Amino acid sequence: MENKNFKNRRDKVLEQMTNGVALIASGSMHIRSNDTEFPFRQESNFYYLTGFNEPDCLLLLCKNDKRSKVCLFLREKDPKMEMWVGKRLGVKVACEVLGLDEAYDIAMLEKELPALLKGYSSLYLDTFSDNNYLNISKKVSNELFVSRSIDISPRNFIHLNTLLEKQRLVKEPYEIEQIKKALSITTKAHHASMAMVKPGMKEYEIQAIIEYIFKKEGSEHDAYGSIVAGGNNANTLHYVENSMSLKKGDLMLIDAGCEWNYYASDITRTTPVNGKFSKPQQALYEGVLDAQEKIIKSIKPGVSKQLIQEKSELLLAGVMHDLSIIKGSFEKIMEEKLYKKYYPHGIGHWMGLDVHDTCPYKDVNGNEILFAEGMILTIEPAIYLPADDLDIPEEYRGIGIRIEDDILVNSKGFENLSSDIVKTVKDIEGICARDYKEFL
Ligand SMILES: [Mn+2]
Repeated sequence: MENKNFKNRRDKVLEQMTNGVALIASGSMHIRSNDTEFPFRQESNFYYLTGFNEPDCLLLLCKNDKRSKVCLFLREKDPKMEMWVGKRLGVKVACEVLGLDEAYDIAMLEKELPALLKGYSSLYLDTFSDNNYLNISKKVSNELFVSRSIDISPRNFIHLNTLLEKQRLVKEPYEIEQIKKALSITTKAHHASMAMVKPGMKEYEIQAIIEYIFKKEGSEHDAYGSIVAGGNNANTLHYVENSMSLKKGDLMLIDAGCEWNYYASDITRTTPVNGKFSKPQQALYEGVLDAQEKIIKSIKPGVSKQLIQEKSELLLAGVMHDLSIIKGSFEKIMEEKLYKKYYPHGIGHWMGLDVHDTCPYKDVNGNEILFAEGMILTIEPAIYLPADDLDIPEEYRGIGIRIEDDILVNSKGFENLSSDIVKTVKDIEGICARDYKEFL
């Protein structure tokens, strides 16, 4: 994306400010063990406003009644370090390359910052973060506050998300394109996993084919840790061990998606390990699928997440009632929320630069944010029936099913961005019977 697009985003943030400085820290390298580090992934807000992917930066958006300016602290060039760990942009060319007003060496942050914060009354920053550069910024602003020689110094600390969360909630056409591209790769990976799975394989073998396809197709990162859960493991919601054998007669739940240009995809499919659903598996699966399709069809501008949450609970409770998974009248199941035991989570979440995008579900007055054109959310109804729960009829014990798609709200209602990934019993069984190499 071009510099002017990032500038447009920064301008929208600056428009909301009166007299203040927004401080947005980049990501940092994190130690994995001893002297090895986790792979670097840029912090989403920082990326959203700069498109710059180096660690150890601090972006300042400054605004008062006279003017606004954008400053970046970043790592200075260092030939020795660059030989070991890669090129740095450096201070000298940063303004020109990134389209900014001022650039400084991050090593000089504590020295340069007082002059930049003087005269501003508000600081917008991630108040929960313990990022070192934000801590230095807070220290500097405190020193300015107690100094009597300055008329105006920062005294209002406001969470950065108040400036960004609504903007990130509504996706630009460019952002939707990135998510579609991520999904085209994720589609291949899910189809390959369906074709490849056989009894006796390990969960991590399936994980490997999925992540192989992500990488082979050019995705820089997985959007989150892949879940490959055979049988009862699907009932552990964030199962990421992926270390067990896949058994004949079990289902396999896969929750995996790649990133494309920092934009996420988030898809879950549930597939029979031996390629054919058993009768009870099919009955439960088609119940969840029918619920998912009904929920997706009800998405349009003006609808709230609360409304589709209630709809999902009603539909999934109906499935559990009809299959006698929960005994008793439907009214009792709803009234006492008995379905919660087997459907304990929300129907979905916002998705964008983060798989769980940091956008609000309610406004400052506590009212539901209504769906509007350009918002993207996941729809992921599920039923989890643990193997050791003796209240459940035996044939359903140890089955966990989740079906998740990524949905764009548009003027007509919705677009299912992941509709290419098969999910009917017939289509899944069809792909299971094929050679996984077709999907590589
Ligand atoms: Mn999800």
